[in-house]
Amino acid sequence: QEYTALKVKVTEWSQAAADLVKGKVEDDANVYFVPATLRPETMYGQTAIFLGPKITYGIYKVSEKEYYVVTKRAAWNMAFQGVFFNSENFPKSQDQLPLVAEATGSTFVGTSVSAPLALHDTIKVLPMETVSATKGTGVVTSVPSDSPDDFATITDLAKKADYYGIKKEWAELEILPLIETPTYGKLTAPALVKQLKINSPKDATQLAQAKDLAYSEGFYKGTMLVGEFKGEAVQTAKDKVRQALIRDGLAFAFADPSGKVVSRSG
Ligand code: ZZB
Repeated sequence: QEYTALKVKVTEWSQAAADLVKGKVEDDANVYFVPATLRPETMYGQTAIFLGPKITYGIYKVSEKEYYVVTKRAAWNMAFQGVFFNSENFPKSQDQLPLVAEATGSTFVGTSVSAPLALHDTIKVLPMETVSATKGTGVVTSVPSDSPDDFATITDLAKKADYYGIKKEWAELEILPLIETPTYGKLTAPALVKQLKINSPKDATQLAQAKDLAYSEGFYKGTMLVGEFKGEAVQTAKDKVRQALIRDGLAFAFADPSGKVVSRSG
């Protein structure tokens, strides 16, 4: 599975995360959450970064003054893809990874970040119960306009903000249209969630169906409404956005060798 790994920069830690990194990460260093995405063309619509609240994440040193927050499994895969400084000395085991601190996702909730291309300049780290620890990097960027899972999660977070221990407004950022399709209009995910009567992020069967429909309609029939490739078909814009992100040092290619292989548009 070939993903685009996006560098989403921390601008202000949550209190718990600030306590965690104190004395371990230099004040002038850049720390990035690194979501793995199959839809680089939707990065304009990011409204949050999702972490599994119970999943363990590590802060790994990638070069002088640069750190990535991902699962150990992802850091291990990255080590073999030359991501880390000194990667000519391949780590022989996971304990040799350049880990500086470790904590569960819940520690980072409330952290402010700045995501490449996002139309919202500051977004928050929020909890998502359905994040898989064994897929991608364990970090997910939320695009509720085009991902039914993300729309269902963000809706639930806003509805039960107290229960999740977040501020309601963190889950209420405006959902801007990014891609138009003939069947679902300008907001594919909200349209599908409504049509398939999805009421919760736990409606796994309907969400899987909605995801398949959103992927194929978006890829084969979608037209970009925003960004450098506005007016172009998603089919051609997708790789152009990806290449621009990589060229500008805002993302890198990331393969998930042990991830399930699925045939998927794009
Ligand atoms: C942004 C985005 C925008 C995504 C969209 C999808 C969509 P798949 O299709 O099942 O192989 N993802 C990545 N890692 C994880 C994880 N560890 N746990 C849960 N979800 C994860 O999965 C690939 C997509 O699932 C990725 O692409 C990511 O969300 C999420 F408009 O990134 B995507 C119709 C989907 N639209």
